[in-house]
Amino acid sequence: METPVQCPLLKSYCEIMSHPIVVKKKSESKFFFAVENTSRIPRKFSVAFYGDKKVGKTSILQRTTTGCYHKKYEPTISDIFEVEVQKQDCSKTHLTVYDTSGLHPFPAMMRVTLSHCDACVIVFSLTSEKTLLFAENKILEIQKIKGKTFPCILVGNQSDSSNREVIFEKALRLAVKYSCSYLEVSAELNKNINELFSSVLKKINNYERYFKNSNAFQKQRYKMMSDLTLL
Ligand SMILES: Nc1nc2c(ncn2[C@@H]2O[C@H](COP(=O)(O)OP(=O)(O)OP(=O)(O)O)[C@@H](O)[C@H]2O)c(=O)[nH]1
Ligand SMILES: [Mg+2]
Repeated sequence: METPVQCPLLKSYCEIMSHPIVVKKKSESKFFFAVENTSRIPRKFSVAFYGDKKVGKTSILQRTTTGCYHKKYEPTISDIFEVEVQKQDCSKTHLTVYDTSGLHPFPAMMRVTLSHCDACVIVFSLTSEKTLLFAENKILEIQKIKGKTFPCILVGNQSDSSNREVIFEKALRLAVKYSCSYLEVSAELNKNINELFSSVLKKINNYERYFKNSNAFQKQRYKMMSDLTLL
């Protein structure tokens, strides 16, 4: 059974990242759903969204937090979304989501963000091969810093579009190569957006269970599970 999860509030990035440019957005409520087994999810956790410009990172996050979708493109500098997650046992967990810029990579900021991150979502557009290549390079960068077992989810957005360039099998192969989960979504149609966050929670839960503070056998088990968690 899935449990409704309460969200909202958005706050500025600058206090945390000492970054002078801020996009402030007003908070609104919305629900999404946690997966069944979230016992290992920490009380507070953070997820960072990466990907090329215009792939739909902000649109996915706006769908999650406000339920809205805007066709007009506004490049992100950096932004932060604060979400309250209610787990199945009704205890609450706080999720911070970092929305990053595809236009300006800010490598120094990426290191800071990754240092307090529990998982990464790497988004590409199913309408552009180039953005899949960008995603692959981003996964490599993340794994170089956080290690190969760090929870990463590869997401193909714009599955509603008729101008598809990336076939499912190609993206899936890439995800398998780097032990990521793979999911196709549409922010425009609100398709698979809740599933994406469920997948993030599942991935973090498995990582906490099989990898953090555990022995070699558990780590191997986690690696096998990672290879299998393809959605
Ligand atoms: N057809 C379609 N268009 C989408 C979808 N998601 C986003 N877009 C459009 O793609 C454009 C870019 O979306 P954003 O969410 O701003 O992209 P971004 O990845 O945050 O871009 P940066 O902030 O520059 O890194 C916008 O014009 C959106 O309306 C989708 O699911 N389907
Ligand atoms: Mg954006």
